[in-house]
Amino acid sequence: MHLGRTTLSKFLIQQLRDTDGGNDLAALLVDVAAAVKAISAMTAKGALSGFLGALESSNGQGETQKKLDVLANEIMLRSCDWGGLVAGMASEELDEPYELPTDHARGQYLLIFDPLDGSSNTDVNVSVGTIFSVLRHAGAQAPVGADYLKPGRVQVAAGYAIYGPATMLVLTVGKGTHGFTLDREIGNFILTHPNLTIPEDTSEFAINTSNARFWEAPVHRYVTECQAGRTGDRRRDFNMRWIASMVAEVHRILMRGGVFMYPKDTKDPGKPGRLRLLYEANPIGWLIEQAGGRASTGRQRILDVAPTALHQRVPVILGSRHEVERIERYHAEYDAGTDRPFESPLFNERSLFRPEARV
Ligand code: AFP
Repeated sequence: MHLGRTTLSKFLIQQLRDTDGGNDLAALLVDVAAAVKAISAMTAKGALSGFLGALESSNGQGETQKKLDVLANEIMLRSCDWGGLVAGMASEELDEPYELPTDHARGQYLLIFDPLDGSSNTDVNVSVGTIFSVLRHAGAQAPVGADYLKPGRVQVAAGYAIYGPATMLVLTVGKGTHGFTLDREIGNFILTHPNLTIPEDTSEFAINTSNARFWEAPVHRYVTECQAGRTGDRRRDFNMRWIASMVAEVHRILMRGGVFMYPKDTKDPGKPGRLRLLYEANPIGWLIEQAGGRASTGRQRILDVAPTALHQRVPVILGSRHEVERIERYHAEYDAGTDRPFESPLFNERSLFRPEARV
């Protein structure tokens, strides 16, 4: 592979030449890349596009939809529904799976995606992304809902686009995680980051600390130790980031290491986490594992979670292997009742949170 010269198409032909159905999978990923180029051009216009701001509508999960959410969703569907490569699609923006028009040929793959992740950032010009997962669909019959509910370990391709200063596509077909940068002048994705590898250790963590009062004890324990830095058990200082755009956090971790946490919390007991399994945690989790990292719910490998619903949410802890393993160990000790008594600084005698402190 020649850096700076290998295009996405050439790379996929090389990677999939010996894979059953590889030509169709490569062609589908090229269709996804075409949609990404169109979404990139749209988001790059910013306020000039007239597409910023929220709609009156909300998606099936009651979340306010941005105009760009809906437009990005349309671009993904229109780019991928006519090539005879997919049997069906599912999207964060659609309550139910998308059924192909009856006059469209059906293919052997299911495409599941979040068309614009981090869209709450579009109005403030912060990087956002598109996340996608590909499953194989056996048989000639049209897919039904259950066909999408497959564990992440059976994905055949996964990736994300990040619409940042540069637009990049990062993907895996099970042979490593590789990054491509969009050359806007020629309209091609060029291989710039082959075989991405996440450092096993890190001193950088990403979590929304405004949710601290809702976390479970093992997460409190881990974050408090990071905040204690060299004065505490970890004996080194840590840095924190939170962009509120999963793709941007994950991209940083793939580039230089780190750990990302959106853990189970009690903020909304009906939601065991914020992030969705099928089109956020699974594709990102596979990319992380293919780059030598680890992706966990805190108690289970994400790719082994058995889906029960299209838009189900899971806790997500992923990134540098040794840090994720430590956080899993803290969960195991907590569940076994063997974790040492842990007094969160939120509730110790010097804290404003103690009842008598409020008098
Ligand atoms: P949006 O797509 O609604 O902006 O949500 C983005 C996201 O799912 C994920 O990309 C971020 O990591 C996470 O939400 C941010 O959540 P908080 O806003 O609670 O920090």
